[in-house]
Amino acid sequence: MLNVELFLSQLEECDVDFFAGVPDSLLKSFCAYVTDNCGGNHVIAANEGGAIGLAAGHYLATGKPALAYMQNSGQGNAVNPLASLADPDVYSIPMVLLVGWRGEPGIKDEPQHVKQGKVTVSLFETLAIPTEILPDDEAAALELTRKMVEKAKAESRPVALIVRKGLFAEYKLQNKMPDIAALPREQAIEEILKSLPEDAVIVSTTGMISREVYETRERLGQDHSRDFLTVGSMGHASMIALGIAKAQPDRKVYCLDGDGASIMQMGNMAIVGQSGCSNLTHIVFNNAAHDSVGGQPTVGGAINLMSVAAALGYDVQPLENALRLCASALNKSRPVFVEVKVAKGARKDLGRPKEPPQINKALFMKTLADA
Ligand SMILES: Cc1ncc(C[n+]2csc(CCOP(=O)(O)OP(=O)(O)O)c2C)c(N)n1
Repeated sequence: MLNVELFLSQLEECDVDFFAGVPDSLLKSFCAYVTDNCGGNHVIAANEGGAIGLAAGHYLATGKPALAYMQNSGQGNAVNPLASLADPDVYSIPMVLLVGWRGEPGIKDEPQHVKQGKVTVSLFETLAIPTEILPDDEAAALELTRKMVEKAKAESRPVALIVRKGLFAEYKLQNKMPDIAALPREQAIEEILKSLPEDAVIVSTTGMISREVYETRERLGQDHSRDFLTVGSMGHASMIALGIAKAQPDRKVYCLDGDGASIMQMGNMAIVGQSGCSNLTHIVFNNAAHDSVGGQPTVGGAINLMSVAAALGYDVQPLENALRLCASALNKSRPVFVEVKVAKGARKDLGRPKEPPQINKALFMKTLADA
């Protein structure tokens, strides 16, 4: 096991003292430690591509490589700036990538991690990014870290360190931001599911929100045929919802989103806001945190999501109105936006969808096919 404090000291000895990234459950201890201890030298980025940009900017200004951390799910977001900015064929910018390896072959994980887990190492190899898996032995992991940072510097290129499940010794986040509301999210989800029109469909986002939608349906004795649980593809639930809403203008479509997810791909909100789709309601549960992966803060507690949505063209409504509006179709030409401020945390015994994604898709498509 690797102690995060020692890992950070090793990086700092190698001149790596700026950290940017998107939180990950396998990097939870690392993320918690940098959140607690690195102050202005740590930025939680909106998405992994942004983290690569931050690391590049830090290098341009200081001549020192930075560390960009991410779950392997975020590799896709990082590929563009890795290939077109940091690569030796372009600006040749040294940096260290620290990547949580969900879905490592041979280790049981959720379906959305299986494919990404298989291609994590080969994707970096395709990009010609030197990649090493950090060993469990602490001294060996620290030595490999030193070597890889030296390589990044000597060859002026990104290098990747892959983190297996259970590598980091536990460090618990001390500076948890206070809750921005008392309402438990699962309770809010239950209220919404109870009041939706019969034929309405839901597209829910990555992480706990989809799991709570699933469990709430079970509790209410309802089936899952109206819910598309977007287990991966963080930040794109609103686009899936828009695709459905445009194809079926008479269908009420509800996107249940998170603050972290909607901020990760905030450009999508501009497209929904300007879509003219009156049958789409975008509900963001804002707990100001990446709660599903450890509770690290998002900027959701500081920004005014409702003003953003209004400026982007949404009809911003309180939840009660939004549920009524969609039922009565009072809103003529614009998608509706609702922010529901909720507490962090979820039930300890929260289950996961029992059916695989393909079954979820098949049932959902059957619902959409029935007029
Ligand atoms: C592209 C990508 N990056 C990172 C992750 C890891 N991840 C899963 S859930 C999550 C946090 C989601 O935050 P939010 O949308 O606010 O919902 P909450 O977890 O607070 O319910 C993260 C970062 C991911 N699945 N995909």
